[in-house]
Amino acid sequence: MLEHTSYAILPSNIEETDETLHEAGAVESVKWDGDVIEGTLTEGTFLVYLLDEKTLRFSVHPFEKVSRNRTLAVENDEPAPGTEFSETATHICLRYKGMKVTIGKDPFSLTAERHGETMFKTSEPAIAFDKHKRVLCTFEKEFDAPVYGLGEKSGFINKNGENITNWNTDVFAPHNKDTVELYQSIPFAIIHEPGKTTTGVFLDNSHRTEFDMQTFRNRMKIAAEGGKLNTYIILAEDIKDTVRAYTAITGTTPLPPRWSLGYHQSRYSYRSEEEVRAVAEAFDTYDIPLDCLFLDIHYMDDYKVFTFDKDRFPHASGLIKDLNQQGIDVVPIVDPGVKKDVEYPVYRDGVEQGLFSTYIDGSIYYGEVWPGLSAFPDFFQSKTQKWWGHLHTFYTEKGVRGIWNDMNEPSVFNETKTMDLEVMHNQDGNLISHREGHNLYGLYMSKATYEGLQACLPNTRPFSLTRAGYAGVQRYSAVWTGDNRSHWEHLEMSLPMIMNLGMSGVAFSGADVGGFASDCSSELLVRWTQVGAFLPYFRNHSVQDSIYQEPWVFDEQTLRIVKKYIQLRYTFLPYVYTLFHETEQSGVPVVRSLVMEYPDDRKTMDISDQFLLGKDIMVAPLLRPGQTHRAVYFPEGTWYDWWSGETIEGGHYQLVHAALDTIPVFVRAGTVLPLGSDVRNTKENQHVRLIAFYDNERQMSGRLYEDDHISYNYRAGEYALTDIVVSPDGDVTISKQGNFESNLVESDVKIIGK
Ligand code: MIG
Repeated sequence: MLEHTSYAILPSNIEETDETLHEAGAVESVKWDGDVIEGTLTEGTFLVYLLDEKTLRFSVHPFEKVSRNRTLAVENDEPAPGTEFSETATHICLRYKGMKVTIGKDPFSLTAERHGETMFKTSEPAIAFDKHKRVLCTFEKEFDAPVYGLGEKSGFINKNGENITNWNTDVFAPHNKDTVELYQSIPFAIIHEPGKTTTGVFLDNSHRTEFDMQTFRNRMKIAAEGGKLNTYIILAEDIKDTVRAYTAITGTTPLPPRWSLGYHQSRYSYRSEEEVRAVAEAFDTYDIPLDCLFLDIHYMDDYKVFTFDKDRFPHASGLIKDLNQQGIDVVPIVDPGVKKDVEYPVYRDGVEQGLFSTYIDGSIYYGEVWPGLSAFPDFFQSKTQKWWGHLHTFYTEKGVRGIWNDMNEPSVFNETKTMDLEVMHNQDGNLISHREGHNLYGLYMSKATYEGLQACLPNTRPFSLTRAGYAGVQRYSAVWTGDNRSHWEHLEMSLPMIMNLGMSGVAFSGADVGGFASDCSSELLVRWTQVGAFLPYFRNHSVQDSIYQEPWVFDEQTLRIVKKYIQLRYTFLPYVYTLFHETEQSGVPVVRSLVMEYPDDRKTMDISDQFLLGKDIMVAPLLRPGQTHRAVYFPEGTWYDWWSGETIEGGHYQLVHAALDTIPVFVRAGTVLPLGSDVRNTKENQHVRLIAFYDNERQMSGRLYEDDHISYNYRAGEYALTDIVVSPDGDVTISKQGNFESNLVESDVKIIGK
């Protein structure tokens, strides 16, 4: 391939761009209806309103009358009642509580301030567009202000200095810093000036979008390749507060069923019933906890979704029921491509009822995927969503409670890797091209899957796992980061990726433990499992033809250590589950960057290789072969070494030793951790005990959330939320909300460090 040689940088390869930018010009007319300003510009139309005292919406359409339409990402964006409007010859002003937005009329400009502090200010050009329908906005940004969020991106945590584009892409290889476009598109950035201001910018536009923190010195540019510039600007207290406000718009991660937070084992593919049973048996033999096994594409007959292969899986129901009885859930993969086969009922129904994606003339789009030529459900139609959802009874009646959606970028085996951009999607009457809808395809599929499972499984929280998505995907699915490789660099890269997903509203995410492609080594499996045990989603998965990487395939020592960390995951599960409760309430993610908890500490700004689980546990993994030492940054305060109980005073770096069986883990002094007893999986009853980490300055405190692990009864009060306070003398005060009976053994509080 010539483009991978020096040919790629021939002098004559530089393309001439014909990019003439046209500016939106001046405000020509303004209408205030009590909630929303609508107006016209020299070129185009705009609307502006405030959602509350922190968030404003600002939309400009250079070519059409702008409307309040937004994508599926947005759940709540009603205007704040009681916003004050004023107008002079040169300016328009909106005020609500501490928030003030000023629009300059000639040329158009927008400035937003909170409590008198300017936090967003358009630069020049404020709004511009080109003849290819690209629309952009530039605004002021301090040159060295770090940028976070932006979803699932390669590279380190701070995206300042980069040019990020969003176009959902199936990338088998490579995943490196040059691979900007991966499976998810979340056009949301957090611009943070330590000790000063934090601003969130959400560009809700599903075309290919761009966030340019590279080209200009004191400006940032956001752009979309079509449609309107529809932005939500958040003026926040800090990073956590920005994520709270962003998830108030796009929704939080619903509390998952507890089994989805246990250990999951997968492989592309366990190819037969016998193999699946053998894997389950090995977990039993070695006494390793296991909550879920995955069925990858080989379970299907000819890769037809909603079928089982009769030779390989002749007794699928029996298999799943047997595993369920051992407390093991089974999650099958479901891809969007439906095989073009006139004797296949799913295909026939889809054609007969008009449920597939078509060209504007009504002819079905076909693309090549696993089953050969396939049609692609038009998940944008509610009737397709219902139909697809209902098809899941095929699995749920066999005992399945979770579904894995892959290839939903959608991936197609052709030059462009996806559908023809001229294919149309029908949002219940509103037709959009695939060029516009591409980044939304996975999100709509996740919705169809999640709501379908809810309908099939009465009063049961479903689990759905997706590869592709857009802003708001957290409402429906957990996200895994796709086809990583068994490379140390990919272990390292997964940390900032997951932290940035968290800062982009996606709290439930994980990378394939051990790495998907290429061959895992015993040491890499150990180090990766140690990390996975502390991340929101914990699944070991690997590609066909690679060496197997189940816990027992290497040697005795590897098995012992991997097992220890899978068990440790279950020890921490009461704490992890409590964090998932918190994220459902507030949107604040389960795994947090250090900068999220210590936003004023500049030393945390670029830390990509350490993370916090909640606010109380800090993990500093070993990320290189042969390493048994590393530098760890300790933020202010006192930290306890989880293993030795020794204390470390924060505010500086320290060298930490970690032999192969140890991952450095630290607990903040003053924490009361709820920990679970050893179990084989989440279906066993787990006792909870408390460990307090002594703080000589403060009371120790902690929280425990419990419920029945699976149903929605918690939403009707069947939960137990217990706040625990331990005084320096060891007096324990417990206060409980909710009607659920707690598993906490109250008398059993151990104090470390006193
Ligand atoms: O590689 O279904 O990312 O997890 O095992 C082609 C087979 C398709 C890609 C997924 C991977 C899965 C695999 N799929």
